Amino acid sequence: MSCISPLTLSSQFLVSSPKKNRTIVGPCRVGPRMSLDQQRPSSSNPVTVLTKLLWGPSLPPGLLISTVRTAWNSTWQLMMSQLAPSDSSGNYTRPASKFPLQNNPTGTKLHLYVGLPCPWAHRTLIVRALKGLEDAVPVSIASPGEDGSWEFKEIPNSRRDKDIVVPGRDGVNGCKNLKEVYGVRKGGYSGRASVPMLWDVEKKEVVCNESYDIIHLLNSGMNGLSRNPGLDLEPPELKAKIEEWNQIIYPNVNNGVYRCGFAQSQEAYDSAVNGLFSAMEKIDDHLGASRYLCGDTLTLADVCLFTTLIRFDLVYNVLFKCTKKKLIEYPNLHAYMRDIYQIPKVAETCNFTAIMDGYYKILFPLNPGGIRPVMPSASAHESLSKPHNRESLSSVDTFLHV
Ligand SMILES: N[C@@H](CCC(=O)N[C@@H](CS)C(=O)NCC(=O)O)C(=O)O
Repeated sequence: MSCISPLTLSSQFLVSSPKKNRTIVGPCRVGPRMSLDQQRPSSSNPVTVLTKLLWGPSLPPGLLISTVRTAWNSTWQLMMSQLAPSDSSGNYTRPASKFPLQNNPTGTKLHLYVGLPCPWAHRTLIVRALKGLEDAVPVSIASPGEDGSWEFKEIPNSRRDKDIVVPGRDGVNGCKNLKEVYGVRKGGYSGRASVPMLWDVEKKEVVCNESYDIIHLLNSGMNGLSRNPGLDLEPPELKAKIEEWNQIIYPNVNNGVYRCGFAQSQEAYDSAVNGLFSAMEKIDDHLGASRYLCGDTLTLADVCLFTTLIRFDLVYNVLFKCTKKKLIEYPNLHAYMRDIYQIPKVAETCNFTAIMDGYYKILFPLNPGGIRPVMPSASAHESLSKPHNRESLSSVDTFLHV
């Protein structure tokens, strides 16, 4: 991929030095040619060697750009069609989960597999923590490998941070990666090895890999094992409201940011970004008078919204081109996010370094250079810990602290 790196420099910063006949970088004059010696990485890569043989020490920029653009466009289309399936208009279409929850598992040991960058997996970590199910449902935390698969490995130095979750080994099957874990099930499995995934330890079977089903189960199907059975994030009287918000938030916000980032045509992007920001405006308005989405108490709908919001300025605003506004520009949404972040045990589930690495380093087709931007200071723990002043919007203390 080194052949595309020169395109990241604007041609007006590439200047030819007459003495040495080499290109130097600086905001001075526009040079006619880009020197291959100055390209990064190493000039010994095969593409550089071949172009040197064909054109000598420098290459006409017009030719370089048009060749690389054609090659990159076809490679990008190919990669995107495999990584982010789309319809004929370029709209990203998320594949359905292969293992929806069939029946509530009873009397069996469960194990949860997650990855920290993933917003869908993050939902399950939050509900597990709020319900006090950490002992009943142990977790193995995978990290993204170079090829985008989920791997189990200790990340050097990460053990030092005791306040947040960190990736590690597979604590139940001892597998090297998640694909291997899915393969342990009877009959094997060759589809997408996605997180979150709930595993039946005794039957060695996938119980479910659909996040909403998993949080539903953790909330209400395991109260016998929960240290906080009194907390109900889906009370019967709020079910209809929760469902109403989910119908807005899932397509436009949770999946909406992916529809922006993975759009493969301008039209697809425009439609996704308009849907996303209309929903954000609507939610921000609503939260001006309501502490949580469905009133005074936190529900599953809030958990689902939170895991997208916490990634918004860190990742989606930049990498997925969700640029109309930053989250910090929405006063109600931002304070609401801080309110949820400050609920005991929630901050521990948010590993910002893992989130940023997971997106910027691994979503290669969207960020070929792999450079991770600096973390916005407003998204750091210190800023998120500032007062949210939303207590007066509700009269109930939702949390039976565990
Ligand atoms: N609908 C699923 C989506 C899960 C999902 O897409 N997970 C991604 C990480 S954010 C994944 O593991 N992808 C791996 C793959 O597709 O191979 C859910 O809500 O659980």
